[in-house]
Amino acid sequence: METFEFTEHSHRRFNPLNGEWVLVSPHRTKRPWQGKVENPAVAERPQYDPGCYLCPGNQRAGSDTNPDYKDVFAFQNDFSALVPDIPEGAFVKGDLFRAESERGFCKVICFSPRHDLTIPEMEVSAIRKVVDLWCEEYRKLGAIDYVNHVQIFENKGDIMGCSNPHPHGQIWAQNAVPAEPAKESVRQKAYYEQHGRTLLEDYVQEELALKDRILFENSRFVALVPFWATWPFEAMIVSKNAVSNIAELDEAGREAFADAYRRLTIMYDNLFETSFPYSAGIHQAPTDGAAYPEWHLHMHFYPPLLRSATIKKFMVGYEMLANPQRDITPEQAAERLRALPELHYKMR
Ligand code: H2U
Ligand code: ZN
Repeated sequence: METFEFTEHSHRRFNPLNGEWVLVSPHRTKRPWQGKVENPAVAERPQYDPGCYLCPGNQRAGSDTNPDYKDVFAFQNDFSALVPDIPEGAFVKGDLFRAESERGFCKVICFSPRHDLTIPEMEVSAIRKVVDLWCEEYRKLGAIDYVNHVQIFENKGDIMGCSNPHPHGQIWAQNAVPAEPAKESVRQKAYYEQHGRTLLEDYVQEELALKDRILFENSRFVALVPFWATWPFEAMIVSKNAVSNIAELDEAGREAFADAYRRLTIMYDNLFETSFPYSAGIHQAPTDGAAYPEWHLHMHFYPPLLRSATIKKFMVGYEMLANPQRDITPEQAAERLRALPELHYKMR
């Protein structure tokens, strides 16, 4: 019997950030890049679209009209899932029925006045404006007394449920700490109490030494495919130092974050020479006023594409009922991404 090789044989990998497992089946796709890569025909978008509800000067679905903004622009979501003026209350019946009122805010952030751009096609200086706005919104929304968590995220591409190609993201701020960050909170706290360092501080150091899953690093951030990645080309941007939230970043840190966001999304677009869809979001400390030295700023990228611009990984069947599973290993994914040119394919 051969000896176990985690790059060759089926195995489970543990995600220390959320305490969950992923099933890895490397043998299922020893050669993951079979077949022709077919890109769906994508219509060129105009710089300004009179029918777009995010373009400057246009009317939104509500009655508001967007200002003639020049870089970034934040507004309250006209269809907010969370609203501030909800009466406080709860419904509890025995052990089986439990409901609690939930207050909050939803905002939409336009990344650029240009309808035709996406993050990987923007200059670092323009992405820096997005990062600055995130910092401001995290601080401002987090300062509201009942807001204990601020979720910053981006849905990109219609297969991820993005309703409009105009470059934009969202922020949902609310009373409760939602499920995913809550899991990471528990795990990071336990690690910090045991080791006196953040979980991701140690993890990044180990990964930088091993190099197998590193995509690139800059002065403050590392982009890597996590050892426990679930999505085919899942990646994380992680601060090298233990920074608990985005507003703690200094000038150089914000600049480095913008640079990492750009470089990773260029890699993604270059992979299949298409606008690469994903859901991405920042995980950081809650905003209830307590100190969270265990919390370590990072951004997750969950992209569904597997083999081409059209063949995606579906999280169905086993994934829905048992646990996530992947065919290409995180090491293969990292190798493949790392080999791509740094210049966006449209610029070549
Ligand atoms: P998504 O593309 O990720 O769905 O985000 C777009 C958001 O924009 C969505 O949440 C909001 C939707 O509610 N929206 C407005 O606030 N005003 C509009 O005029 C249309 C869409
Ligand atoms: Zn637009």
